[in-house]
Amino acid sequence: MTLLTIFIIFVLFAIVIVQISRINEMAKSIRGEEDASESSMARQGNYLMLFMVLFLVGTVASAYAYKNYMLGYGPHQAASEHGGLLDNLFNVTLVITGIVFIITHIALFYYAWKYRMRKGRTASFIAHDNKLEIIWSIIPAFVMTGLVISGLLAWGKVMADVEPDEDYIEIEATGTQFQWFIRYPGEDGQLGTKNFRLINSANTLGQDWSDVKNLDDFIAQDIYLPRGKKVRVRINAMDVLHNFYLPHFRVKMDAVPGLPTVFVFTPMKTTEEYREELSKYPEYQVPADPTDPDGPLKWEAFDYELACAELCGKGHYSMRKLVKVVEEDEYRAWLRQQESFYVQSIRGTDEDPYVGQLFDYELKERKQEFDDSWTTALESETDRIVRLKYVNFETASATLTPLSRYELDNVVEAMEADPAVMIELSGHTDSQGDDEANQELSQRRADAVLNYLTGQGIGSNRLSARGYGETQPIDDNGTPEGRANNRRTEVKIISN
Ligand SMILES: [Cu+2]
Repeated sequence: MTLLTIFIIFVLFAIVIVQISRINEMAKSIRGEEDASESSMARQGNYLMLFMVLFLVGTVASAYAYKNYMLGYGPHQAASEHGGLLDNLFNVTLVITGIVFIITHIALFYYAWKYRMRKGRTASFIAHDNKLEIIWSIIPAFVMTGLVISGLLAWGKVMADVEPDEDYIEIEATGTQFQWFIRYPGEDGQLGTKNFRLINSANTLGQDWSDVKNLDDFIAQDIYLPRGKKVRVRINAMDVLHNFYLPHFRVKMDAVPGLPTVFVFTPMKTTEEYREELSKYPEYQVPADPTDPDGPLKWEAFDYELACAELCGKGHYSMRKLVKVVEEDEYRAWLRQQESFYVQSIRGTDEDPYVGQLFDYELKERKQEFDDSWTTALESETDRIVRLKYVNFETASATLTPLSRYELDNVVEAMEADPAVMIELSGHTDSQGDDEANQELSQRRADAVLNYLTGQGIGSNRLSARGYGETQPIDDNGTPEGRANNRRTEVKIISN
C-alpha cells in the first residue's frame, strides 16, 4: 500500500512538472505571437501604402489614357453653344474635388501605416479642438458656395427660354415605350395643338386637325438641324418617365408624363465637322465594326444621336434616333422632302375633317410645279408634254376625283394667259384588264377632262381629247407603283 501511494505521488509529481513546462511553453508562444502580429501589421501597413500609390497612379493614368473617348476632352468638345459652359463647370468641379480626393486618400493610407499597432504604444484621444473644427467647416463651406453659385449662374444661362421675337426652330419630342416621335412644325413654323383625348391608332400624338397649324406638321425619321440656329425642343412623355439626351450637345432633360418640359440649344458643329475632328485621333482610325475590317472607320461612321437616358423598361435601349446637323441649305432641302403627317396618314380617312379640300400651301406648291413643267413644255421643241400629276379618277370610271379640279384650274389659267396655245388631252391606263376596255376608259377619261375645261370657258376648238389605253406605258406594269404611274392624264402642246 505504501509502495502504491509513493508511486502515485511520483506520477502526480511528474504530471505537475509536465504541466508547468507546458504553461511555460504557452507563455512563450503568446509572446512570440505578439512579435509576429507587430511585424504583420507593419507588412500590411506597407501594402496599404503600395495600394495607395497604385490606385492613385491607376486612376490618373486610366483617365488620361481614355480621355479621347470622354465627352469634353480630345475630339469631344461640345457641339452646342452652351456645351462649353457646362464642360467648364465640370472641369472646375473635377479639379477641386480631385485635389480633395487625392489628399484624403493619401492621408487615409498614410495614417493607416503610420499609426499601425506597435508594442507599448497607446492611442491618445483629442476630445475637442476649436481650431480644427473651424478649419474643416469653413474651407468646405466657402468652396461649396463658390461651386453652387457658379453652377446657378450657368444653369440660368443654359436653361434660359427663347425671347418672343427671337428667330428659332421649334420641334417636339415625345417619348413612349419604346420610341421617340419627333414632330416638326412644317412650312408655317408653328406646331399645332394636341389633345390626348384625340389619340388613336391613326392619330398617334393626338393632333387636333381643327387647328390648321397641325396640317403641315410632320413626323421625322431622323432629326435634322441647321447649324447655328437656335432650337427649342418641347419634350413630352406618353407613358412613363423618359429622358431626352443629346450627349454631344450636352442636352439632357426629363420627359415627364403630363408635364411638358423644354430645352433650348444651338448646334454649332455639323456632323461632317465633328467627323473631321474625330479623324485627327488614332482611336477613331480603326474600323467601326471589328468583324468588318474593310468597312467604314469609326470617324466615318460617326453620327450624333438622341438616346433615352432613363431606364424606362426592357426596350429602353431601342429609343435611339440619329441626329444630323447640316448647313442651312441642306436643311431646307430636307424640309422640302418631308410630307405632312396629315397628308400622309389622315387625308381621306374618317379622321379627316377636310375631305375634298386642299390647303393654301399645297395649292401654291402644285401651281408652282405645274407652271414649271408648262413653261418647260412651251419652250421645248421635242418634249411638249405636261403630265397632270394631280388629276385622278375614281377607280374604273371616268369621274374626276374632287381634288383633281385644282390641277385642272391651273391648266385653265395657263390657257387663258396664252390664247394661242392648242393642246391635246391624252388618257392612259395601266395594262391590267382587257385592252379594249382600257382603250375605251382612257378615251372617256380624256373626254371628261376636256369637258371640264370647256365648262370653264376654254374654247373647244383649242382642245382635243384622245385615249391611248395601255399602249404608251412610262413605267413598269409589273409593280403597283409602276402601274400607278402609267395611269395618267397628259397635256400635249400642239401649237402656240
Ligand atoms: Cu425611355
